Amino acid sequence: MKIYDWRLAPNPRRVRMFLSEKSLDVPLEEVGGENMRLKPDFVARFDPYATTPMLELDDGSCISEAMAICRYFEELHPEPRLLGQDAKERAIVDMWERRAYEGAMFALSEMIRNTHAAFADRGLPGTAEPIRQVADVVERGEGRLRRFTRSFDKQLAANRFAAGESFTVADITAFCALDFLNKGMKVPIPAEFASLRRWYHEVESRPSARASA
Ligand SMILES: N[C@@H](CCC(=O)N[C@@H](CS)C(=O)NCC(=O)O)C(=O)O
Repeated sequence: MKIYDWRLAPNPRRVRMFLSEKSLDVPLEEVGGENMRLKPDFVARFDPYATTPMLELDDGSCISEAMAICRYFEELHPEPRLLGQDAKERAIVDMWERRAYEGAMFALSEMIRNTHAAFADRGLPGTAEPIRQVADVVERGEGRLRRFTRSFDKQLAANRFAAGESFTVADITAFCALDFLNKGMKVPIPAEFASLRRWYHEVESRPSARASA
């Protein structure tokens, strides 16, 4: 078993952080290459879904999508539970994880892929087919991010973590996106969002955040 990884990118970090929270050690193979591109043999093999993280099992099955990979490990190694304890908590975790993905992770992807020169003709991740950059999509990404940060700050004013009192995968997705925005794209969390900033600093100090950075 191994995970195809891209150390610099925010989505593979979600899985590294998840595994670190569970104290699981899975071999990683770096497939990040030159000029913010994945290595050509990886792209050729998985096109048009050549994205990281990608889990390869011993029987040759390959699973992409960070949440699918996390779910696989949660089933095999349930403790500590990062997807919720019961039906209600699992639903709330799922809701906030999806909001964090669309409102922060997907938002940053729309913002960077449609502006950065390294992503010219790479408007979508993971495909060898050229996809042109669309400037208006940046504005849409910024809108997604504003809506998410506003709602997440409210949620964190009443809860220690994204889905309540326990740290979950919803925190991992939100943190990996907001940390990449802050450190990689110089888009900090606005000062007015005090609860979100309190949460960010708490999550940033977890061993899994440091180990996965
Ligand atoms: N929906 C996927 C997104 C994966 C994704 O976009 N990964 C990026 C790195 S953050 C990637 O591998 N991009 C390949 C590329 O830019 O060609 C997931 O949740 O895992």
